[in-house]
Amino acid sequence: MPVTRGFFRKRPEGPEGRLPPGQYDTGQGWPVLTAEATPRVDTDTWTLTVDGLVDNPTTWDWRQVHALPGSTYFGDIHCVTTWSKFDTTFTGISVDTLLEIARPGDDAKFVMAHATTGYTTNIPLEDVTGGKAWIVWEHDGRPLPREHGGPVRMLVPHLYFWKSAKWITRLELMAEDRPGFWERNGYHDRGDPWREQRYQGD
Ligand SMILES: Nc1nc2c(c(=O)[nH]1)N[C@H]1C(S)=C(S)[C@@H](COP(=O)(O)O)O[C@H]1N2
Ligand SMILES: [Mo]
Repeated sequence: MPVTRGFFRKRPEGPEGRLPPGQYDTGQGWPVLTAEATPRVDTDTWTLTVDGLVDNPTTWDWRQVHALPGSTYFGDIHCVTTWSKFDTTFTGISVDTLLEIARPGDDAKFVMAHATTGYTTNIPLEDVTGGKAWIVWEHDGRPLPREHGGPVRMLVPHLYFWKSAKWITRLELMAEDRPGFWERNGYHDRGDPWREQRYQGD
């Protein structure tokens, strides 16, 4: 199964070069950041839908999503609250696999990720294509813990971690950008940690 390493190949080797501006290394820790109550998502009833501006709106259930070709991310993650975590391993499927089936229309330019809880986050389409985003259910070879979005979350590791919606259930393709939950509350519409795009206007 393909493994994608963090794809910022131009930055220098070593811990300093891996840390975006204003971030610190959280080491073995992995803080939990959740705005809503942690849901119990049942894999018997959970589904993932890709719809909006697509030629072939599609819904997969738990079994169908696992039948798609697998994909693993190995690399770093960065939260806007200034922690970064190095060398994480997440396994699931690439968002590319879903989009190959759902086929975004030419007018699709943005994605809204929706969680079962109502949490939303907006992402440019080009930030979830080309091997940059995943739907994941394993961390370090174990089922994703519930507080970290288990059984299934989105992973967009090259952007701040609020773009990685926990308990993901829907990707909505859109022509125009529309702010999600944190973006309405002042966070940046793109959220590139290397450009320190923390807040609207950064
Ligand atoms: N559904 C949902 N997804 C979410 C959040 C949330 O509050 N609800 N918080 C975001 C933020 S701000 C961060 S930093 C990461 C935190 O993921 P973690 O708790 O696994 O570290 O999830 C993101 N995804
Ligand atoms: Mo965050």
